[in-house]
Amino acid sequence: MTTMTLITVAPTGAESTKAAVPALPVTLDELVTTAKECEALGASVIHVHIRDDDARPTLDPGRLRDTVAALRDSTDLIVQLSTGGAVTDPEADRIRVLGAAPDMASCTMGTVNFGDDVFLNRWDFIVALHASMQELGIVPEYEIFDLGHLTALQRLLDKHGLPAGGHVHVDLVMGVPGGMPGTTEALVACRQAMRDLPEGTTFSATGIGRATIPVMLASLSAGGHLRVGMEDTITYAKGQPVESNMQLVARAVGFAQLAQRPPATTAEARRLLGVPA
Ligand code: KMH
Ligand code: ZN
Repeated sequence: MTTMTLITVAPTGAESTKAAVPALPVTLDELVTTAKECEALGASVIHVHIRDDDARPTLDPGRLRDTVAALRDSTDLIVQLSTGGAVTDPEADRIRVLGAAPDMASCTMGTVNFGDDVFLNRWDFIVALHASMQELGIVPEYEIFDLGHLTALQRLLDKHGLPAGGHVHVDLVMGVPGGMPGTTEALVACRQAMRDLPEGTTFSATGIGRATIPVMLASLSAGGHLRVGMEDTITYAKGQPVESNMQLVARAVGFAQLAQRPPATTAEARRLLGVPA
């Protein structure tokens, strides 16, 4: 039985605008300050999307390298860059993210309707991401937006082998309009499907918007880990905007402690995920 909880913070995302959500960290300074404070509260992984000078999502290679360096200088967090980017980002820009040499990177396991948009993840592109990460020693987090994405992951691992580090970790992104719902039933279905993945596979889960709390509770009770942050949640409670990412991490830490699975340290998280210290 899992005795600790890995807490990932996803502070920014690519969807919300700074104008609509002023508390969103968009500059490098805001991101680093957020990272330090979230680490002090109990986060061990940071899932990173960055913005340009106008606070628009960007995959600029230089900025990504500077971001990885700044986060490493100021924190011991595991730095996980998003290769998902924004729905409009071309594949070439998304795979180039790996050149910034993060500890981890996301790898989405299939296409999904994403609100009014489509988040396109072709099989060949998934294989290319997986293979590049194997070559570069970057540990993937497989993003699962729907049940079939777990079947795709099983196929990927069967055909192309284990990821760098040898450990398989997935993140269930639940409640995206167009993807699987943020319900206990859906989480349990994913949990069952994970039995076909390599032994020791771990998972975290995040619920978008109103699914945030139900998914957090379901994940903890099913032995899963937690991802929280303003990428996924901008309303703390009905009529109450999220004040900061720290507010969401603090709430997750409280739930994890109630479940008697305190937050993993960054060293424990590295050992669990197969990320070199
Ligand atoms: N922004 C979404 C289109 C990831 O970071 O890998 C994709 C996403 C997944 O957030
Ligand atoms: Zn993301």
